Amino acid sequence: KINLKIDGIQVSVPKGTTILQAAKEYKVNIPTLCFMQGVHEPGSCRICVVEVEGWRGLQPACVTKVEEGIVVKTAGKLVRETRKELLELILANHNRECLSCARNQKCELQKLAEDFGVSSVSYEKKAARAEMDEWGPIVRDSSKCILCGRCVSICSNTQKVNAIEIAQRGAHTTVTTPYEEALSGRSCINCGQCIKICPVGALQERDDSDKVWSALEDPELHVVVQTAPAVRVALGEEFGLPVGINVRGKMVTALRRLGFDKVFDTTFSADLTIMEEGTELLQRIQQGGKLPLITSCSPGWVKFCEHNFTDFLDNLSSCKSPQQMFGAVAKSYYPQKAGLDPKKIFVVSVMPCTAKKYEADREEMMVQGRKDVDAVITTRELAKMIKQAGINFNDLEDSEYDELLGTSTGAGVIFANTGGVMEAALRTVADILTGQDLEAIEYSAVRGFEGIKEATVHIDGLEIKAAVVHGTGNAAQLLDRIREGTANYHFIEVMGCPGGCINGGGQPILMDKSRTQEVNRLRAAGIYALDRQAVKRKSHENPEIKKIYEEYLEKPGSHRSHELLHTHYVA
Ligand code: HC1
Ligand code: SF4
Repeated sequence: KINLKIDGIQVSVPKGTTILQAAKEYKVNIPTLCFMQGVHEPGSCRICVVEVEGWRGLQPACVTKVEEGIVVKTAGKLVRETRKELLELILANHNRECLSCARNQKCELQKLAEDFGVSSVSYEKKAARAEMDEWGPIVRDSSKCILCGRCVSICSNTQKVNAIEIAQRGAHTTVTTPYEEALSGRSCINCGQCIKICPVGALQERDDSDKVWSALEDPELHVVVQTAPAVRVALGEEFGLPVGINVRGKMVTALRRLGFDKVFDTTFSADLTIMEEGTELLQRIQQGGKLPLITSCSPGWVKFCEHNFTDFLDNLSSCKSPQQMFGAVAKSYYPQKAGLDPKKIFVVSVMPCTAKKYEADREEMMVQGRKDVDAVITTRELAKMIKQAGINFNDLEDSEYDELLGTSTGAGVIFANTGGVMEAALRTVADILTGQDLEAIEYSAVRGFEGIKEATVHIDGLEIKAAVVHGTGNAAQLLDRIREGTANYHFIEVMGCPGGCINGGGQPILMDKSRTQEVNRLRAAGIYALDRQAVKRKSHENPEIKKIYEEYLEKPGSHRSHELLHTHYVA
């Protein structure tokens, strides 16, 4: 152990600890801006500088290791003045239209400027960064970029996509795309992880809420909404409620107040996906189809596969994602049952995901020339709409989803967590194979946040080798092993975002990003609690799923199912 003093507090930490970590452990808060532990640690913005008695100059706490006997001062006059000056320099080159910025009051730079009392900026603007890229679901406004480099790190190192890079030097330094193409043009998979990590408003999703308002105000349209599993345990954060708390009932009430004609649930169609995908898995195993079967419900992952692993495209499940299956039945089965004209139905999705905006626009997701889903908004956009409507969210009563496409099981809900699709599928596949109603339904080996999880399950003489990965960087690692022949599986779940949908690119943004893992754990726990409380916990036991097969789809994999619920991807 190394002993030192930080702001007069006696501190004892293991050798190799940075001053920043040591301070944090003893609840001394040193501000940071570019630093993100484990993701981006360049020590370049110097906001975290501290004084070490007897050392020359100030030291960046994020990269300076503790030494025996040193005396550290984290907030002396020199430190405070230096930080203020650094902030002024950053602000000089920053587009300061805070009032119209999506990140107003959720901006790390704005908060630091306030904390350090920056009241005016005396430096002159040097860089001419003013590139606006708004052609796809991810909008990039370089006039707000502060060149911290976090987005580049998460995109290259965690996601292994390399859609953005730091270019040029000195005053001309910018974050841009290779060949300065539009972000949506090539490799970007629209995962939105860069938005979540950006300290300021340089990255955000395309705002589709106007499209939704217009539909709601159009008397000709019958507007239905579906809500993804992960939204219910995160939306509350936008209204100051505890992280991971389930706000399903309030959310349904708010959506009705916004004017949606029906409020339905993507977890219903997650159950539908399990019926189709479970059947596809058994067919591929028993009839010698292409293996491993790989899930295709995460559109960021699908795009990543199309760019980097074209040799695996036939491994992707032909099942559309729950979002798209929902749209397809909301425009066929639902209007038939409700006596409505399918052409007048407008389908809105509320998703934790920015890539779902891209998925909804894909040509592969149309039935007879009609899009399954007409507009996709994120959890954050829904929160803004609720605020714009003047709804006092926290005071709302709970209410229930509408019938027909609104009932789900615990299996559908756990889709939100990494490992959830796998677990839901195993629950159904095990009952089908054994012909029993099995009681042991929690597959703990596929739960948790380890990057690559594996499980071998034996059901009625059949061995199923399963793997679960989250984050496209982990997916790439696993598929490389399969290519090399050092791993093989029957079934793989891939989710494009680290942590799965609960940490999707459209979820609430944390001011304190060092809490990301803790927040993911709380959201995941909220999801598993909903599963445990559910009346039914297996997709094939969902009464509305039974009904749709009896009255419309006939059976999983039927001709009609294929027409509506399946697609395929080609290079
Ligand atoms: Fe997801 Fe899915 S789980 S992809 O994370 O398969 O977005 O929540 O809606 O479609 O159900 C997202 C979540 C979501 C789909 C489902
Ligand atoms: Fe990279 Fe994802 Fe951001 Fe695209 S959306 S630039 S892939 S992090």
